[in-house]
Amino acid sequence: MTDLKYSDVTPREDFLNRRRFVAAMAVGGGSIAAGLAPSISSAAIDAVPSIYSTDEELTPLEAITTYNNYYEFGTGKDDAAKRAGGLTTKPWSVVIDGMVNNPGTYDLEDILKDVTLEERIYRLRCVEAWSMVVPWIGFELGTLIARADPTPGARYVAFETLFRPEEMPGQSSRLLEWPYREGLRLDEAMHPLTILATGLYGEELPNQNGAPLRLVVPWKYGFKSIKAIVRMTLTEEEPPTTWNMQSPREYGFYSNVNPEVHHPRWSQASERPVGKGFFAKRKPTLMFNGYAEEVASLYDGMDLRQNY
Ligand SMILES: Nc1nc2c(c(=O)[nH]1)N[C@H]1C(S)=C(S)[C@@H](COP(=O)(O)O)O[C@H]1N2
Ligand SMILES: [Mo]
Repeated sequence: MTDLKYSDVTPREDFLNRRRFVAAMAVGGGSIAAGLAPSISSAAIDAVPSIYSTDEELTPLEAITTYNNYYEFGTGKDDAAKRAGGLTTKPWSVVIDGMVNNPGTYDLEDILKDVTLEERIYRLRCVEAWSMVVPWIGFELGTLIARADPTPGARYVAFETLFRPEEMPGQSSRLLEWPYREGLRLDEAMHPLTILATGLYGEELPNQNGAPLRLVVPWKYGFKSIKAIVRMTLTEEEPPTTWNMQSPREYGFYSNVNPEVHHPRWSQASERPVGKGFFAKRKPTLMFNGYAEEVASLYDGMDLRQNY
């Protein structure tokens, strides 16, 4: 590196937030909990970056929180930032049911208190037609599923978003079939790179990004990462998913990032980095969004054109 200061090369917003983030990390001997709002785990947590963290340049907070897809609040990229503020996210609980030995309503505060659910900072690439690098705070989905203790026949996890039209104005339209649904194969759900996020940039998760609890599956297209989760159901059969129900030819169950398999209406070979101006150079998209080493083996022997 040169002796350029970090602030010389980084958008100011990003710089300030990184500084706040680093300051929070310094508090309490590495615990980020001390400096943060209570819904980020109150357990003593080590602010250890996940081994999966990339050191690529982070997308500025401003871009991550103003350029969103969240149809419960409208179809415009800025609708969620404008309208999601009024969503009540406390208290929050998640029903875990279906093929598990410990079904029930899990209170989010209790989930986060559990010391086995260690939160980490995951600086992950997220991609769709556009791409971002987001410093999530989250924990492995697998640890929560393990608590619910799937029965031997369980093969998939179905996820559901909150249905609350009074606070989610988009749910009064028939744009999509509500609630928003997603699903993963159980081995995908148990992979340590599949996380539940509760925060980003060292702060509580903003509502527009799916507060208080959203999925992040970084090797799949963005729509798999369902927001505001209230239910997880373990099933034997592949569960229905919102975008697949809406347009099965365009959106498959797997939706693994794959630069060679194109969406019927557009190429998926490249991506536009968000937060660098609209004319920023597009980047080639990587197989499994760059996480092939970690996840390709989940799909050994599968035809990824067939299983798009
Ligand atoms: N409940 C719900 N979850 C959702 C969506 C949505 O409309 N509703 N949009 C998805 C899509 S299409 C994308 S690209 C990502 C966007 O996440 P971000 O706004 O945090 O970048 O959220 C996904 N999760
Ligand atoms: Mo999306």
